[in-house]
Amino acid sequence: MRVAVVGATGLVGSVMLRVLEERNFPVDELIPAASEKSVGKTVKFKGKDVKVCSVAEAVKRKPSVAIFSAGSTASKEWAPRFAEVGTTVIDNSSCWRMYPEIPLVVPEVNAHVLKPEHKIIANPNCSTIQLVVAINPLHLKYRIKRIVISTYQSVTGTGVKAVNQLFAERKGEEADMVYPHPIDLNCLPHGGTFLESGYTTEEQKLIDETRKIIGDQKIMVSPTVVRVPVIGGHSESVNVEFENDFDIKDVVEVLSKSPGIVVQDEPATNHYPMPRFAEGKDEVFVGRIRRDDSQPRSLNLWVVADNLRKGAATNAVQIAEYLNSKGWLQ
Ligand code: 2RA
Repeated sequence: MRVAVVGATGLVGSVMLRVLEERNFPVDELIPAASEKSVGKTVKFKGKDVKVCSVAEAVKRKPSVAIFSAGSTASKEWAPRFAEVGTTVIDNSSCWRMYPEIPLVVPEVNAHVLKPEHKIIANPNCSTIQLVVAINPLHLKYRIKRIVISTYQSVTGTGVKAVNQLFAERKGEEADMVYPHPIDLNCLPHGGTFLESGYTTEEQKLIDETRKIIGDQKIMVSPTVVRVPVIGGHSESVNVEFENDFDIKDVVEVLSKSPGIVVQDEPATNHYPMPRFAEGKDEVFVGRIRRDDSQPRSLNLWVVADNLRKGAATNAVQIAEYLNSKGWLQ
């Protein structure tokens, strides 16, 4: 199969290449594509150096699937061009996520919405992906009424320049400021850009995308996104109020048996999810599972995942695997 990775030289793009290799996705020909400034560079794939081409060139080669992590502007311009030649696009930017006709997919939750005619498919925001993997199994059993979520998001979610700012600050060196403030030894209650509402774009994504993926526009979501000096993954403190009551033992059993979830919840031995140990893994780690005694039918959870993997690259490749299993890729 001819597979294009658009944005192949970026942080998420390079993880997409690793995940395609690790999961043995049937790539006969890799087409790494990037902006003009990267054309001619090479990327490593299956032990070989593969030359990076322009996005226009990638379209000409009519790949079966094109996995994008190149920002919304590039997706807006090029995703339709790939679709016109029969390529299925899986886009990691926010560009297409809220279009009603575009599926927004986390395979463990809503792969059933995919159809063979879908030629542009949106990969959700990283913080949304780990949230819905963790809470959807509970929604199916107890019906979610309201979610209060605080996220502790890795600097890798902003990109390589943010990682460089963190480590430059840590070494006491002059840092190119990606954030408006120092990030080392600090927390920024600011993800994306501020909206008129006082919320940020990262917070709005948690509201809009969660409702779309779970398929219930009545779910109330109250988000706070925080950027923290961490590189391994995103962490989330989640409080969920259900329509129906639950038994904690049942909750743990439901989570333990749900796809994509690893329960790490043994307070007696300080065993709980942490981004430092989630890094490089594809599961969503759930712990600190406990009833919220201050509110009926409510539960607290702690959810951690590698935002570059399950939060982006692996979820996109899992969508491609699903489409391939159905025979829906040209
Ligand atoms: C962030 N979720 O962490 C964004 C990246 N897609 O900034």
